[in-house]
Parts: sequence; C-alpha cells; structure tokens
Amino acid sequence: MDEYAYDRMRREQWLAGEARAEGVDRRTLLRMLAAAGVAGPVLTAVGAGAASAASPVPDAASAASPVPGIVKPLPPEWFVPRGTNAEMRWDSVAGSGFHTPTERFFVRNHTSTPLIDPAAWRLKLTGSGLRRGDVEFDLAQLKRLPSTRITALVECAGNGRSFFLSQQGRTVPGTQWTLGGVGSASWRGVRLAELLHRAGLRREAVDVLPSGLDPEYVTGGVSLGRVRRPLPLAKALDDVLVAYEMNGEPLTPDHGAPVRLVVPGWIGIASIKWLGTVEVADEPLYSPWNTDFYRLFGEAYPEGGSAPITAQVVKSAFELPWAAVLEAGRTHRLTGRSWSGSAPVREVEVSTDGGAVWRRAHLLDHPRKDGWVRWSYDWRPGQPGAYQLRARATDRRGNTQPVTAVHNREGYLFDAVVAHPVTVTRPTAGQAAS
Ligand SMILES: Nc1nc2c(c(=O)[nH]1)N[C@H]1C(S)=C(S)[C@@H](COP(=O)(O)O)O[C@H]1N2
Ligand SMILES: [Mo]
Repeated sequence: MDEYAYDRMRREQWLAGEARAEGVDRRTLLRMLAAAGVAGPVLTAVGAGAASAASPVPDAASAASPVPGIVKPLPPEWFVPRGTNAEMRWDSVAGSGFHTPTERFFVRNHTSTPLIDPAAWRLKLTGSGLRRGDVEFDLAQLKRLPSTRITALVECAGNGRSFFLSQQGRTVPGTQWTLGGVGSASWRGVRLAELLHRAGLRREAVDVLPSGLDPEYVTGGVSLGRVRRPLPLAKALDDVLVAYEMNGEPLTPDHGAPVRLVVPGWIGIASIKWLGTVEVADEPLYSPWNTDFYRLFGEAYPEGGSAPITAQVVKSAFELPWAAVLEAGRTHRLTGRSWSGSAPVREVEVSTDGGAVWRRAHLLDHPRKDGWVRWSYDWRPGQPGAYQLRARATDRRGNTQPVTAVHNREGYLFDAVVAHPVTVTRPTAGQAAS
C-alpha cells in the first residue's frame, strides 16, 4: 500500500475511534479529515494533552557555542549557525572522503542536545502491538545482538529551503538552509526488525512510534511533547537501524548518543536521535510530526495537505564557497556531490552559461542507492565576469532536478537546480592567459 492510501486508512481509523493522536490538536485532524473527504459522524474525544514528564537529562547548553545546545565545536570555516542548528559548509569538505566526518556533520536539533548516561540508558519497547508486553534493552544487551553496518545519508526535509525565496521569490518559514543540511555516514547497530521480532509482534501491529529523550519541543507556548514520528510497520521492518556507532565510533552527543534510529532514504526527522522508547501500536498513531509538520501544504496539494512525506528528493551541491572567486584563463577542477532518496544517481550534468548548454560531469563514485556520488567538472572560464554554475542530477528512476521546485508552505523537499554564483577575475600578473 502506498503512503497516501495508508494515511487515508489511518484517518478513517481515527474517525472511527481506532487511532490515537496524543499531542495533536483535534482541529488539525478534523481539518485533515474534512479536506481528505473522509467526512463523518461526530467524533469521539481524543486526549490532546502534551506529555508532562520532565526531562531526566541535563541540557548541554554551552554559552560559548555559536549554537547553544550543540556540544561539539562549530568552527566558522566548517559550519554556519542557524538557530538551534548548524549547517555544514560544502566548501569545507571539497575533495574529501565519501563519508562526512562526524565532527563536520550538520546538526538539526528541535531543542538541545541532551547528555545521557549510557550506563543508565534503556531502550523500552512498549505498546498494544507487542505480544508479551514491554521489553527493555540496555546498551550492553543491544551490543551483544547481531549487528549490521550500513551507509546512509541523513538529510533534513528543509535542506535547500532558502532557495524557495532566493530563486523563486516565495517566503517559507523555518531554518533557512542552503544545501548543507545533509551528511553521509557509516552506521552500525541492530536492525529495528530484530528488536521487534525479539519483543514479539502481534499480527495487528501497524505503527511504530520512536521517541527521543531530548527536552519536550515547545512552540507558541505549547509543548508538543517529545520529538517523535510514527513509522509504518512495513518501513520499520525493512531497513531501519537502531544505531550505536557512526563512522566506526560510538555516537557523539549531538548525533544521538547513545542510540539513534537511522531510516535510510527518508527525511531526517524519521531518524530519531537519543532514542528512548519505541511504541508498537495495533492502531494508527499520529504525532505533530506527521500531521502539522512534514506534510506538503499549498496550491499544488490537497486541502488538508499531502500524505506525510517520506523519501528524499534529488539534489546537487558544488563544493565551492558561495560567491567563489576563480581566475580566468585557467582550468579549475570543480567538484560536487549529488544524491537522491529513492534511487542511485546515474548522471550529473553541469552548466556554466545560465543553463543553455549542459555537459556531463565525471562521476567519481559508482551510482549507489545508499549514498551520494562525488563528481568533478573541469572548467576553463575565458572571460572575467559574473557567472552562475548549475549542476543537475538524474537518478535511475528518472527523477531529475527541475528548473523550479513546486512550492509548499513549509518549504520542504526543495529539488530544483541551484544557481551557484561565481566571480571570474582577470588572470593575475605573470600568469600567461591563453
Ligand atoms: N530526538 C530527536 N531526534 C531528531 C531530531 C530532534 O530534534 N530530536 N531532529 C531530527 C531532524 S529534523 C533531523 S534532520 C535529524 C538530524 O540529524 P543530525 O543532527 O544527526 O544531523 O535528526 C532528527 N532526529
Ligand atoms: Mo530535519
């Protein structure tokens, strides 16, 4: 079943009193239902109280950091601070290895990085979808289970959002990422499927709700509770990892220590950090993160919004400073990376003349479903002046990057080609211009 049909079924079940929506405004669900044409009789009451438990862990707010709430150093040559988040600078990783080093990986925090004592930490599996009741794992038990290593990108659904305004003239709220809200890592851990099977699934189980141990997310004076987002059981059993290692080392605090989820191909919010509980339910679940957030609203979408968004789109980035300065009359080896959430990237084209002529970039990695491809493009600008560089990737399913991204209210899933400004200067004295 596709996500849209699944979502519709969830809504119908909620209407029939067979789904739970803690922390979700009842009006939000009614609006979604009305818009989806799932009209119906008077609804049963649903508790919408925010979770109340205080955070058991101290916040790691450090006054010296350009982003209070992030623990690791954020040198300005590696990161751009954006509210509670830190964006990776693409120019700082030019020509580097396949994976993003952990210390350079972007950070997206709804609140702040908690410091969790790994010895006291437990992962609790709970809920009506389990056959034998609650099950707990401590870290040592988790590490004794069969482990798997995978490569996966984590990318924020809002990555590229700022281009809705700068290229398309549409203001969208939220973190104004350029293209650095993405990273690649090698992850090791236990498959979520392994834990669910050990705990014992009931045939009726349909949704899995992982929650983080970071502080509750408060917006507009209202607590929405812990960061959490339901996953359909089918995805949970497919390729989701309960990870305790990133790039061969234990997870660091900012990236979810001691344990996070990694949900390959899907938007970053699915990969819950600081994992504390996983609820398995025999009824569909809602949280603000699959109702108000992470759906597409706007003129191109149904009134109550799209189905919850899942797979990431196609993007490309040059590993160049924004407004880079290059010299005319010399060959510059431009490098960059392209990626897609749903299939290997098979081709990357580059244009240096405003999008009239496109030539193939040289791929430095084999196309792979679980990662990006690095590429290079040799460019010898003849004349000084202002240029715009463009890169356009196409994946094996034929998904490619359009000239314009379809607008949505929150600015998610920007996939259009980005015009990267560059200034070409006269050759410096003593350099033979040809
Ligand atoms: N518990 C928790 N998990 C979370 C978040 C959060 O704020 N709290 N942010 C999510 C979002 S929106 C993204 S894009 C990724 C970012 O992962 P990173 O900070 O390791 O790059 O984590 C996700 N998991
Ligand atoms: Mo995100």
